[in-house]
Formats: sequence, C-alpha cells, structure tokens
Amino acid sequence: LSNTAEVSLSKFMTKLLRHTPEQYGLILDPEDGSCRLDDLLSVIVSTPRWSEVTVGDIRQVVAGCDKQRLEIIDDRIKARYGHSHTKITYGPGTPPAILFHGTHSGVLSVILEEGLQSMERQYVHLSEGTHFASLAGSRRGKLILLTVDTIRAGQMGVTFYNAGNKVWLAGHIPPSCLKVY
Ligand code: HQG
Repeated sequence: LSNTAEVSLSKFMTKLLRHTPEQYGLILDPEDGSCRLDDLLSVIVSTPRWSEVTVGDIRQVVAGCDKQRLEIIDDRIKARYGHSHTKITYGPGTPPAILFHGTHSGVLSVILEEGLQSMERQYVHLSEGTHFASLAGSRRGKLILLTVDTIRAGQMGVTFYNAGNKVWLAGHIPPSCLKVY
C-alpha cells in the first residue's frame, strides 16, 4: 500500500469499526466492538476500490497508525476508542489526578457552562498528556486545552475507563472539574 492508500484504507476501517458496521453487514461484538479479521476483510474486498486488499495490508494499516486507533488480538480486530455506534464496555480504572481534553475556542464558553458531553460519540475522550488532546482539539479551530480534575470528578460520581495508549474515556464531566490549561 502507498502512503495515501494506507491513510485512506485506515479511514475506511475506522469508519467500519467505529460508526457504521451495519451499513456494510458487519456485526461487532457488543462487549468489545471487535469482529473477526476475516469478516472485516470480506467487507473491505467487496468494495470496488479495495477489492485487492489483503490481511497483510490491514496489518500494515494497524501497525502504521501513530495514534493506535485500531488493535488486532489473535484473529480479531477492533477500534480502541472513538465509537459512535456500539457502546463498548471498558474496565473502570483510576486515572492520573489530571487528564487533558483538547477542544476549540468556539465551544469553550458552552463547555465551561455545561461541562464536557460525549456529543456524537459514546464517551468523552481524555488523555494523560497534551499530545493526543492537542491533535483532537486542533481539528476544528483554535486549540484550547482543558485539564480535568479526576479526583473531584470521581467524588462527583464520574467513572473513568482506560482505553489504552494513555487514552481515557468518561461520561459527562461537570464544569467544576475543568480548567483552561
Ligand atoms: C466538544 C479523534 C459543545 C469537544 C480525536 C469536541 C480524538 C462540546 C467535540 C477522538 C461539549 C466532540 C475524540 C459541549 C464537548 N458543548 N461542544 N458541552 N462538550 N464538546 O470528535 O474529543 O483521529 O466527538 O470538545 O483526535 O474531539 O479519529 O470528540 O470538540 O482522539 O482517532 O465536542 O477522535 O481521534 O468531538 O475526539 P469528537 P474529540 P481519531
């Protein structure tokens, strides 16, 4: 796969595993959102653009992604985070005292008023460092980094889930737990 093809296939695989599997007849495990690598491959090769794709190409896409969006375990594959479709079950965990969320200036005042909402996804996305949060927040406008006081949030009943690779997920984060970084 060329670089361009790799990025393009990666977007298609992410769409399938996070957002619209049923549109392609793909059934994801309701617990962890995974499916068999073979089943994903069948769906991919049934589209004219990707009819030549091999399991090797899929592995290349998964390995080549710096954000580790996707994960292969034995003969199964899943998106690690970002789902709008299936509500994945993650084990609850105790995050560092401070986590980051990247957003943009256009929605800052709303967020400081009503807190962080999961919007179109199943969870609010947070990270242990500023890198992942900066990537997320810069996509839509002027980057704003927020810190989340996870201890206070925990006291207020928020549960945190570890999605791996320093990414944490949660439900609604109340405004009193947020500060502009
Ligand atoms: C904002 C991508 C108004 C929130 C990214 C964000 C990340 C509010 C947007 C991952 C709000 C939702 C997740 C409120 C939050 N009012 N806006 N109360 N609360 N928002 O894409 O965190 O490259 O669903 O700040 O890089 O941006 O696809 O979430 O701006 O890692 O792997 O509403 O997805 O990763 O946007 O992104 P999203 P996100 P990938």
